[in-house]
Amino acid sequence: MKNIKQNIIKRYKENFEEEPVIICSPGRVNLIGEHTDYNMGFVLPAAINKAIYIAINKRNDNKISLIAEDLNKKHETDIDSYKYSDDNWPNFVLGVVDQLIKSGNEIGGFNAVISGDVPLGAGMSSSAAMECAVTYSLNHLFNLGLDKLTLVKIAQNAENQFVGLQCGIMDQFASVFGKKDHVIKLDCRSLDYEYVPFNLEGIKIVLFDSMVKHSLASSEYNVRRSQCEEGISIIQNKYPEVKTLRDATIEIVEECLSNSSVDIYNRCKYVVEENDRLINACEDLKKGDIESFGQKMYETHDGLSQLYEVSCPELDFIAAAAKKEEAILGARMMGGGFGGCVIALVKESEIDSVIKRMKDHYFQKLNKGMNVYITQIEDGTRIL
Ligand code: GAF
Repeated sequence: MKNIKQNIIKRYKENFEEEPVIICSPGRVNLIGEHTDYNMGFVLPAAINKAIYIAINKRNDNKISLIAEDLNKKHETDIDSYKYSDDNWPNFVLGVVDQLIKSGNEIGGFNAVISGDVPLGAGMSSSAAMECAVTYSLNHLFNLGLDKLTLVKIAQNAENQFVGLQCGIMDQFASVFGKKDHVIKLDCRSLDYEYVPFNLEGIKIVLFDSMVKHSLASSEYNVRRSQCEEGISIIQNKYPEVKTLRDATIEIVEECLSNSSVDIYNRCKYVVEENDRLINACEDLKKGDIESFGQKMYETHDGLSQLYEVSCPELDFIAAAAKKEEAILGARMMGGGFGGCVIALVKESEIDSVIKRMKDHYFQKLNKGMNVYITQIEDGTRIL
């Protein structure tokens, strides 16, 4: 972290000859509750000690000058003429500019140097972290007076409207609202949330990175979302009061969807089960029953793999290998899917040997390496 901060300050000063403000916005993990956010259910994420860092300051004109430190790339445009970039990375900044302007906020030009240690495409939500870092920064620099929830919504809209992924609110919410040593139980419909302590004695949150970059993610993600909506519109023929899958029960899914296409039935079944699972998992946490919580993580993996079909052979392999390890209490693929990480709860006393075995198995079976991150739960977006 120290090095990243120093590097971006140095690069900023070299390029723009003034002092920047430094903002840090974390990536996230999600303990349980996957693909439930856009179905208006619950999620259980937390901000982590991997983040996007931005050195930024205002300009006296309308120019936007961006440097992506890790990609060694520059992008220059203007507040009045910015457009979607085929280079992709500037869109996470320009999408925020676009949404701020469209929601009536007055901003001017700015310079920024961006870097970070959230691995790209690994399902830890580097894109949401970048959007939140930019939204927070511009709110701060231009005195926009936006509250935290508005920042989250601007960042989510940037992803939905400008980048084109129809994501839910989880990632941006976790990045901005994260709290050290707590997970956030978020109701994605009311946006009520509760910080649940998650500082388990002797247990670490470990991410096993399959190193598969989720290239299919945005198109297939949007397909999953529309399949859920299709399921709802069928259910509503009989139960008009069911507004989202959050309102459906497993009996309703059976009754209304078992004669529909298998895909629609499976997707909706998974979401309804997952939402129930999360609620029960929170009870496990309250009771301190981590064994039972971990068991539910494995069930989530099976649902995501077999019913929601957003896993891949590498993630399935890691989850199955984790299940055989006595020191791993629970594991499952995390995030949108089609690659990225498996999140696991691992006994600290055996962490080194477990990681070594997992890496060896992965290499033997798939002939490729695997990155492993031992994460800590940290505070959300902040000025450094
Ligand atoms: C991605 C999305 F951005 C989130 O909104 C969420 O739907 C997640 O996939 C799946 O739970 O990270």
